[in-house]
Amino acid sequence: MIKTYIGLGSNLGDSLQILTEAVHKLATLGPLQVSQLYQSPPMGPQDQPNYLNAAVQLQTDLAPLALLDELQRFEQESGRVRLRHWGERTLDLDLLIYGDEQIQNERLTVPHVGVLERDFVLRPLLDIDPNLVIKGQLLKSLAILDNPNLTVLDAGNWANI
Ligand code: A4P
Ligand code: MG
Repeated sequence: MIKTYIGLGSNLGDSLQILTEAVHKLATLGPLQVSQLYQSPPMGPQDQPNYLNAAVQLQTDLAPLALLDELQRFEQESGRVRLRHWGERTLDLDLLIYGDEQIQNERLTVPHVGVLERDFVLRPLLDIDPNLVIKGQLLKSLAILDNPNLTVLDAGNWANI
């Protein structure tokens, strides 16, 4: 099985409920570990609500595009609304890492663009693996984490998994 990491974000609707359901759907694809739950101010347009963010580690036999199909299906099932680039959405599921593969095609860029610049992605990843390396970078030593711009909302088993 391949070790993958998926980023979760929501800032429309009942975000806690939406992320909890997403985690349960992801758990149908293979063994899963879940990060803490965070609240973060919006990156991009500032006239949108704060986000809830989290990450999961998923071990799966699905090929990258088959996994993306599942993520997009789960997004649609959440009644996905996405109004503008970097704007508000009910559910965003990003394939952050797929084993140690580098993937570049018309549907998929892995590692996900911007992963190293977003504290709301890095902090949850480090909950799951404090020694994670992406693109040759030891995540925990990245300067952006010195002044993280997000707060832990729930350090416990928030997704009940
Ligand atoms: N795609 C390519 N690579 C991937 C990948 N690794 N994982 C393609 C998932 N999808 C990938 O996706 C558009 C296309 O990207 C898909 O069809 C897929 O084939 P999308 O979800 O519709 O759009 P997007 O790229 O996710 O949206 P956008 O607007 O470019 O933004 P981002 O980069 O996802 O960021 N602020 C906070 N605090 N927290 C957040 O979670 N999220 C965003 C969205 C903005 N601000 C945020 C947050
Ligand atoms: Mg996305």
